[in-house]
Amino acid sequence: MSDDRPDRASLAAEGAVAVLAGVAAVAGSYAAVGRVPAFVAAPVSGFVVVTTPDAIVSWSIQTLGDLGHQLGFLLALVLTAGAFAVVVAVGALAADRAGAPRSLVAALGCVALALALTGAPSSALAAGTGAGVVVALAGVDVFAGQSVSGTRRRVLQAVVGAVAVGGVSAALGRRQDAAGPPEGGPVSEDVAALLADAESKSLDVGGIEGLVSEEFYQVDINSVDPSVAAEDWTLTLTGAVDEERTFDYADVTGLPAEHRFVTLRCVGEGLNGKKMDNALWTGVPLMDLLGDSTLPEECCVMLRAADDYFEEFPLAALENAFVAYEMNGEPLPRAHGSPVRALIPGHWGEINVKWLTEIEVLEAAEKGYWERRGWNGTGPVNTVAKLHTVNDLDDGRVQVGGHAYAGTRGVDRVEVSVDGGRTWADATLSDPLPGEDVWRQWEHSYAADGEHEVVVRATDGEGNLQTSEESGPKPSGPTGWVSKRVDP
Ligand SMILES: Nc1nc2c(c(=O)[nH]1)N[C@H]1C(S)=C(S)[C@@H](COP(=O)(O)O)O[C@H]1N2
Ligand SMILES: [Mo]
Repeated sequence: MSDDRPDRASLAAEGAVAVLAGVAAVAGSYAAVGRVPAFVAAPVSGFVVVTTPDAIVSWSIQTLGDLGHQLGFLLALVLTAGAFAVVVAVGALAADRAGAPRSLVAALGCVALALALTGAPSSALAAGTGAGVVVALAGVDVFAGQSVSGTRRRVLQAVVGAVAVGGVSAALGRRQDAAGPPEGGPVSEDVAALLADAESKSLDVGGIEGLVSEEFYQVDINSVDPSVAAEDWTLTLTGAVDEERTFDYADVTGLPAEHRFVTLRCVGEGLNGKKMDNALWTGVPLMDLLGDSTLPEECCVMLRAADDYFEEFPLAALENAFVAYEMNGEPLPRAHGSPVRALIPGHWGEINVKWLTEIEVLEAAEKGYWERRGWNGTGPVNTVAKLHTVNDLDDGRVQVGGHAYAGTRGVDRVEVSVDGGRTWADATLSDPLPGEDVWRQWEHSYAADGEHEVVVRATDGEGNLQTSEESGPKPSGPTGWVSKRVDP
């Protein structure tokens, strides 16, 4: 046996133990807090997003969507575990030199790193515990007197420790994630009546959502969404105003509540994409909240958020702006901007800032987060009729259907062609919901005598036909008519 072999093997074993302890540190933190900003991987993930070139971030959010987030987050998890592994390895050297127990030094080192990352004691203590358990297990002589080599034994025991910590934390952390915001009281009568109205107005068409979306799409720049407690939340009015002001959650919820159906659509989605949804939002007109604050006559406003997102638009749009704290009668979900988000009628989804924290009045135009990256999400939104379902009816006919949306112009008409656009028939429309920025459903059935090229187009409330000119989403949203080859 050559002299350096055992050394190399034990070095590799120590490395493996350190990596396993790093994984356990991350797992411990997750067990304590779940996937929130206090989770040790959250700030690292923010760092990954900030240091990744803009072009890649934009591309990944707009095209990979959730997958892009998951990949970015996976990278953050690996980097975080790696950082804790380094702390554990350095700690082992220091412990040996000082004659201190390795597990204690590893635990303390991990607590320190986790505190530096998150500032959250419970998350840090749990990270230290996870790492400490693995290092301690690796050091115990379970197979004393048997012929298992020391290095293999250490790694095996560390694996057992990491798997145990990982298993416990998967269960605990998931419970944390599911906990969500506190349950609201019973849905108010007004909300219940409006939701019932929306249900009764929804067309009975298989395969498309009703007028209130069951699953509302989510698009944002975060892989870990901000977690802002209502009691800690404030909204400031800053910039070109007479007097800067601060509002808290009670200021918002203390005003007479209104309920509004508002549809959102992401500017970055495909022409027939699924990032368009409708909900009943409860909140207050922003102007009611601002009260007697005097705003300048001119220019613009920048909305800022707890995730450092920011979007700018003309000041005039504040007139009809709404701040919402409930969605379909429940407290606003974290994913959709709890405790308070903005809803700006007629503009693309990106202007509807979630986790709203600041309204900055500007005297000169500035670019928003997506505008710096080449998009233009200020309205008006494009008119669109989507084709999302094809059903074979019992009588042999074929039914097609979907939703149509034209922002504050409203949808007056949807036409369907089953011959590739040569002739058109009026589709059946759902009765309009109350609200000035709401979608409608459409449905059309036809005798199916072979293959058909089905094309659909909407006319907005001002009499404008949806443009047939085709363009991709960037910069101002997709245009064209949705068409689909349908076999009976
Ligand atoms: N704070 C914040 N608000 C945000 C975003 C974001 O990344 N951060 N994304 C915007 C975009 S691009 C869209 S399309 C809508 C989507 O709202 P939803 O996730 O509630 O559907 O939120 C907007 N508001
Ligand atoms: Mo968006």
